[in-house]
Amino acid sequence: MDEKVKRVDKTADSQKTVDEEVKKDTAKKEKMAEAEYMEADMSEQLEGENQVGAGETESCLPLAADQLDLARQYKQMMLIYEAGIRQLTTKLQILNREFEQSNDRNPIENIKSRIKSAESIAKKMERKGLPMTLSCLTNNIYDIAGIRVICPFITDVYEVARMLLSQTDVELVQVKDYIREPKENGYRSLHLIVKINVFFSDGMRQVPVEVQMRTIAMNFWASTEHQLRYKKDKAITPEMHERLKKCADIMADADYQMQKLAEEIHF
Ligand code: 0O2
Repeated sequence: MDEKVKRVDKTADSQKTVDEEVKKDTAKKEKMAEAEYMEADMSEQLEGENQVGAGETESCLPLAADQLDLARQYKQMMLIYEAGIRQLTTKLQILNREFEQSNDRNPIENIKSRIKSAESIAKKMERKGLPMTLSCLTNNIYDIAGIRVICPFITDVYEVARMLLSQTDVELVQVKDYIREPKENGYRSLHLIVKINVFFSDGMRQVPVEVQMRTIAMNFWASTEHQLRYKKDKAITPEMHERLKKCADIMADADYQMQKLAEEIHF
């Protein structure tokens, strides 16, 4: 795992932001009632169901105010996601190594991972109109743990995905194939949400992880486009969008040509 990119060290900041949001939210509520709710809800989340992010949304009441307890729970939750990343990264590394042994080349160029920052989590929850609670977070946001897998060729992307999904302890939750159907702006990538079994001292949990898979060319475009988009002091004009889209198409053509060459020389 690339330790530079793995932003687990943001957990402390993350805690602060979520805590502040929860504080605002919960100040309006009856503290006692909420405390009872939180106890029931979090015990279900962290102890009962062996899952992080199990699915039901109707239990999305705001959490109670014991900030220390909340911080502890948030920390525990992040540890679970971090373990999911470790487990999945190891699986990918093993597949890469095994493929290398029999094919003399690697289908994976690079693996990066990150825990989503509290700021991004808060923005996403706001965008989705969700209350800022831990239960809503785990039930609705599936990309808290994220892995990005960069492959040389398009066929490698699908082959690595196939090998990963054929494992019995990896459950596929969602596929978004932005390679077959690119986004309007030209973004290409294969997105999988998987749940991976991770064993802890008190039992097994299914941890959701978002796996973004793409070629080196697609990654070049996505990384640079992301940087341009987040340059806040200058808006991207429609004409710039058009040029960015053209760059994405050039990358797609390069991928296609490389794929053809690979097939011609029986790579
Ligand atoms: P970050 O910082 O990468 O985490 P959903 O999760 O299904 O409710 P969402 O978030 O739109 O809806 O899902 P989608 O379309 O699968 O995209 C999720 C992630 O894909 C984004 O994460 C980006 O990492 C990446 N992505 C999607 N579209 C683009 C794009 O046009 N350009 C680039 N560079 N990346 C893209 P986040 O949450 O935006 O941020």
